[in-house]
Amino acid sequence: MTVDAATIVARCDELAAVTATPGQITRVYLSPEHARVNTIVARWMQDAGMTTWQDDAGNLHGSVPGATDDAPVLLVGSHLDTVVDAGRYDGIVGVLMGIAAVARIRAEHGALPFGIQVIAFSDEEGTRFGKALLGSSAVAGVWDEAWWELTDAEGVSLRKAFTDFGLDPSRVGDAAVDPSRLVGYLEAHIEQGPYLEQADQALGVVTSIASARRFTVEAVGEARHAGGTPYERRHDALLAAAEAALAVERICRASQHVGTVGTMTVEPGAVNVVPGLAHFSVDLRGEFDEGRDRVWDEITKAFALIGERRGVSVEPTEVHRAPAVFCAPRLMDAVRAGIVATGSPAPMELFSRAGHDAMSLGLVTDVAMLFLRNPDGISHHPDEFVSEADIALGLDALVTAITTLAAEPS
Ligand code: HGY
Ligand code: MN
Ligand code: MN
Repeated sequence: MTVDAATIVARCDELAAVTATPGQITRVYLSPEHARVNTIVARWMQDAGMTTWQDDAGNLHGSVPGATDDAPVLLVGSHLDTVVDAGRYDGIVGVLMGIAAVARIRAEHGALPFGIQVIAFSDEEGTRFGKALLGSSAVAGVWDEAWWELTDAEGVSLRKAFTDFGLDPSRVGDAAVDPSRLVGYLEAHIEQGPYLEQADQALGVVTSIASARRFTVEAVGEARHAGGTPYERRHDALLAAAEAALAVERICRASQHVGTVGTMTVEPGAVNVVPGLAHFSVDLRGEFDEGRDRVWDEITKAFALIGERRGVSVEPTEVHRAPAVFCAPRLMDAVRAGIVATGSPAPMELFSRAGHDAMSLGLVTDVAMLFLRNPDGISHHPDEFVSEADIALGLDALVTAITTLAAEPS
């Protein structure tokens, strides 16, 4: 069965209905919605002729064999989990394009010199446990035992969530692929930024993916009466956190990085009590690891000064760190050839400021990415969009990229 762009759009709509929160799209790791989309997408993989399985970290795989028994494997993937109140294309469209590409290649080319394995990663966003890329870290074989103690907002540990989902934590290592068998990893994804649209290009070749770190920060002051406590006696945790958030913006702006405080909670959370405790997150990204780390040092110094001045301790804990990943010239050439074949003679090259599953795979094999135009650059928002026409071009480019690789001498 062939799968065209209209079918991909319809499937994105169908998966958008699988949500923990009616009226929004919120689908997190190891949730009932995660299990549900794996079941639906497995059926689509099977319709495309693939053998399917769920691995020991909850990622869904579908594969078609290569022309020979010992053929290597090309991985193609993206993720099915979402942020809170997400759009319907981030990650999802890349998985569905991978399935559609396999269906078309089987119909038009038969078996290639390599097998193709499409992976629908289970956790890219880190929405539930703070640490992003859990699914692809398991596949890359870079799982860290310390992650088992991560907890979600309800205090459920990652270890318990695994067991509740029917997975055995002691077997997570079995989700790892054997890098020696891989041709590489390709991922199609919406750009999540405005640059392709500004350049009037439907598709682009990714050169590298931003280096990222994420932190939770605890600001501990003192809760006191909102009327009776003079300013000089206050240790207001919220005001320290607010100043810290402004420092993140100031320091990142001045250094061509992006830093975001995306969550903040205050305790005890009463209208007539000076906040004694604040928790907030910091997401920091830059093109290179060294610059990112220099900027984080500057931010922590600013936090310490703010805390000292206000008598509030401001303590960050790192929850996620991913190095910058550089795409492999050989795979980038194939992606470029794919875009050129769609009638765009000089494909735009761009650096990804967003994180992707390709970051984990890039630790063990060659990776490349194909970006699709994302009108207004809006993503992580319900208005996120990619046109059916651009998906059609992207699918043509992905198929050509894969067949270009297949035509290369091994
Ligand atoms: O946050 C990110 O960069 C990605 O969309 N998960
Ligand atoms: Mn995302
Ligand atoms: Mn994504």
